Amino acid sequence: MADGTPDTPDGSAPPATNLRTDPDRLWDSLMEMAKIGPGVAGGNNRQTLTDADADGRALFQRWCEAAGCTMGLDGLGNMFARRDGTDPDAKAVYLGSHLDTQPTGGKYDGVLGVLGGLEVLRTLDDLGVRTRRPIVVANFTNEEGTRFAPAMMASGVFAGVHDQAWVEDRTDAQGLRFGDELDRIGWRGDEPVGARADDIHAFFELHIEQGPILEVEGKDIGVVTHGQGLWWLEVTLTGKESHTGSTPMDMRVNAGLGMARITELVHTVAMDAQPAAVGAVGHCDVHPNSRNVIPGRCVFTIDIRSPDRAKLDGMKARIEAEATKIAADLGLGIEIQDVGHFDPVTFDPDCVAAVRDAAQALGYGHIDIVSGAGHDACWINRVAPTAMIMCPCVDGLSHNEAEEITKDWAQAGADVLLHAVLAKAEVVT
Ligand code: HGY
Ligand code: MN
Ligand code: MN
Repeated sequence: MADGTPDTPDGSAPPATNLRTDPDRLWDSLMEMAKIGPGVAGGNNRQTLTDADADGRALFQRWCEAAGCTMGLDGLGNMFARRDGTDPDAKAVYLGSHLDTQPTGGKYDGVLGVLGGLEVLRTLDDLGVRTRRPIVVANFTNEEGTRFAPAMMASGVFAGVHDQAWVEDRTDAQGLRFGDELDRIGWRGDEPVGARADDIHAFFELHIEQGPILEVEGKDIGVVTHGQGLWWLEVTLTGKESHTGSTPMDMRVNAGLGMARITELVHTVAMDAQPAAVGAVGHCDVHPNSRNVIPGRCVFTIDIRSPDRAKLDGMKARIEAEATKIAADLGLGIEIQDVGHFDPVTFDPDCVAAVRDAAQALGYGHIDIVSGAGHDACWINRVAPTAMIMCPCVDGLSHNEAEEITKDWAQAGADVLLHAVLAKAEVVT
């Protein structure tokens, strides 16, 4: 284009780059949402399908209705706030993320993408901008996978990856069923899950990076080209409870020792697969978890990731083989179950270009980046052209109550989201 701002893929001129979101309103909304399901150290504990989740959903819905949106709700509680376009038959541009948090979560993981989407709608209303395509802001149920595994659960059903009945039967640590908890909080809708996948012209997810790269590089925007792949393996080791004092060392069948050795194995396999590989054990249940009983059973989850599919599968195979040998050496029973997986993701180049062009046109420093964390966008990418926008977070810290961003970073992300969405939604006035 004449003034140097890039044309959008369909040739129409991008909207004036002085269109900006309202950083104070977005920040106030983030802080208001953060009051729901507070943590104990300044962050959030708004786990999926809890009363706090229900309260957060209700607040989001009130805000969307006040902004003139019509609300959709599907059979797994995925929420959709729709702003009409001038062409009611046109496929819509979707944006959004998740409002559920980790038990020691931050105020911005997921929430920035949902409320950043709402800020886009509020800004368009303020400025009287009409688009040909409708715009829909989504809140996907149970992205975190912490209370009910796996992660990105409801977006996985939406994208046809998981079976809804299997998801509804998943249980939490107290044995409560996902489906029962969804009904208990009263957020199950009538819409068939995934029915609106055909309505998505493009999907954009704004998210904090949850890693250190953007802050270290001094960039406000990450143009996410890919997402690394993931395996979650649930391991059950079966030994024999016995007295920690009177059982001779050579008579012990110690599931806790097996878990410790396999935890070390996961770290070693990830370090041997450098660069671009990670691995840890973040969840474990020790039975009977008594100070003076040798653990008879340990159930724990291995989380391994890499952007390289062959490397990721190689890590999995090595862990399965060597964990089985560790168990045999200790006389333990072992069961390894796949409970979560997705291959490395390549986002839609056209949508990625819309993100990069928006950052460029708005004058925000930006670099291409691979997402270390999983996101709903990783599944939606299977059913619609999808891309992600990332902003930095302080010290790259996330999944920690001390997670922090700046108002400027939030605004940069929301501004780029606004312009990427407009490039796809086609401004009419
Ligand atoms: O596990 C993940 O990457 C995401 O935070 N649920
Ligand atoms: Mn997230
Ligand atoms: Mn998260």
